Amino acid sequence: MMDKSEIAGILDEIATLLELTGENPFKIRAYAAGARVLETLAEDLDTLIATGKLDEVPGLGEALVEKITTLRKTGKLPFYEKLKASIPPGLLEMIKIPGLGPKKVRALWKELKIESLSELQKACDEGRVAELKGFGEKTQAKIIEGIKNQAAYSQRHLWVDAAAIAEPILHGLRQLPEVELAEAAGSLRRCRETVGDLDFLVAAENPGPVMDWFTSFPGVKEVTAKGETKSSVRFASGLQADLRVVPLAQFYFALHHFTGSKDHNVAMRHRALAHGLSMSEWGLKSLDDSVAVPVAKSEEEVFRALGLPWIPPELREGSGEIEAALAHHLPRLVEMSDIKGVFHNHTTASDGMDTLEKMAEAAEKRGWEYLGIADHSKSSFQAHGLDEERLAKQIDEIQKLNRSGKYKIRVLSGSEVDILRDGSLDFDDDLLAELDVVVASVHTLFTLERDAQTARIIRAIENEQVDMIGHLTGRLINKREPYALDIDKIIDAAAANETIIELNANPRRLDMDWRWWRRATEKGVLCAINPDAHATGELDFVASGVRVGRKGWLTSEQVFNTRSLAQVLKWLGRKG
Ligand code: DGT
Ligand code: CA
Ligand code: CA
Ligand code: ZN
Repeated sequence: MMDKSEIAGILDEIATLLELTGENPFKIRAYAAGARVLETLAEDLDTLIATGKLDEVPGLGEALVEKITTLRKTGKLPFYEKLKASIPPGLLEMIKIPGLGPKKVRALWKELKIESLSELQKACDEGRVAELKGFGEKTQAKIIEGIKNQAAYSQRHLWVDAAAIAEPILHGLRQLPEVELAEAAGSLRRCRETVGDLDFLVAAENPGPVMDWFTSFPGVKEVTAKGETKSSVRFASGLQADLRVVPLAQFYFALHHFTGSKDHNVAMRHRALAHGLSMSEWGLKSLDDSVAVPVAKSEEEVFRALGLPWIPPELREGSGEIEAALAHHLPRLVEMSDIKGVFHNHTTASDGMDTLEKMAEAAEKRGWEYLGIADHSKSSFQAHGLDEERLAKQIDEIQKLNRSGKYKIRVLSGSEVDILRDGSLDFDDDLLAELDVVVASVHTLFTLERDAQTARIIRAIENEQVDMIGHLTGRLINKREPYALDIDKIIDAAAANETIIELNANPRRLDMDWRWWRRATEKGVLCAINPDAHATGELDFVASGVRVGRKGWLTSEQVFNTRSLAQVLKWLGRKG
């Protein structure tokens, strides 16, 4: 059965389709608004339908009530199917290009008869798009860039998406009677933010049945190779997976090899040579070709053979982890169980899906001591940002909730305050001073040139009231590049002003990128791993943040939200 958010998704899609067909704006807005209403509907949908009370919900007109009811009852909607069939599917792909909304795509379709990405590419190459009213050279250049990126990006997958596919396969492999050991290696095991392909490794004496099972796994769209010891398949999302089967004695050598990274393996091979050994996925041999280490019973033993402690997969990027291991300087990486709370979250007051109470309840269930609420500020009007009056009301509401004793968790009042063009903030310092926690973020003017963007953010960092900077570079993985920024300078400013930098844990953001954290923590900058949750379930984004935080060598001491409530309050109150 379709749930509320799935139905809302279809209403949103209808709004987009109607815009492509050139429907009147009121009708389009009704569907988009209806989707929002449905997403935030507190009452049970079936009850509302059964009692005929759905049409009493503000924002749902007759036409929408009928369509929601049909979708809920039948899971289908002829109106939607027909609408969808009337539009070339390529148009929906074109909408995904940054800078191309339904209106522009409709113009391209109607004026230039463009119905697909390849036709769009051709029209751009011939300069026809630039000549179209409302487009111009700049827009055309942006579209060309967007098409290029989309093609390149479609080859890599978000870690969470890849993990969701890998999990049942790994589970299934381990159930097979032939399988002695099974692991997912490669970039998935190293917790990269994106995964090119999956790499499964199995120990089994008889690979045949394992290969048969793997290549006929539900969801496999195409078997691209099937051999004695290696097979490859492709799933509907385009993600590919390799499976290798090895004898048990070789398993941990192979696991180490196929976990990578390539750079790490190269460094390990150098280390082996220094010990008079040659290293490969087959194991360790003496240079005279005799087998030096015939069996490894764990990955620890592989490292030990080279005089090294075990190195966590997240660190295996060939960026000094072997030297650190030799010097006994490997960091004790932060773990999910170290997290005691989070700071940057939204409620229905701005663009969140769940109420303050629901968020508090969900955070408490996760065993946390505190939950920071940081709804948008007034300049983010598209996200229904709070003005001074509504923020004051929310502060009140949070104080009441805390005093009521309904939840043990402490809710911290806060704001995700907009950083304006010149680096000033959307609220006065006096109001910000009343909040427990202030997150300052950029949501506009992504195209400012590097120096101006850097100066803008540094001004916010220097503001006494700002505790942390949200999603530092604004990147959306596979979708939007970071805005131009001198991150070295930002890190220095954050260190000088004791401003925390957020590690936004939304799996599409993971911003600031893990590659910068070593530099930041060396300078003494603190990290806050924040889910930026817009619904209770999204509190679990924190796990994604911890994963890439570990890639950034973060220890629990360097992560602010591993501290207790008392410590956190003390630190937040440091500037008076
Ligand atoms: P991906 O799939 O692009 O997200 O990244 P990986 O790291 O999973 O790369 P993949 O699937 O090509 O190979 C898995 C691991 O196998 C890789 O991390 C290290 C090892 N490997 C693959 N090719 C080579 C190679 O040519 N030399 C060395 N030393 N190791 C390799
Ligand atoms: Ca891979
Ligand atoms: Ca691979
Ligand atoms: Zn934000």
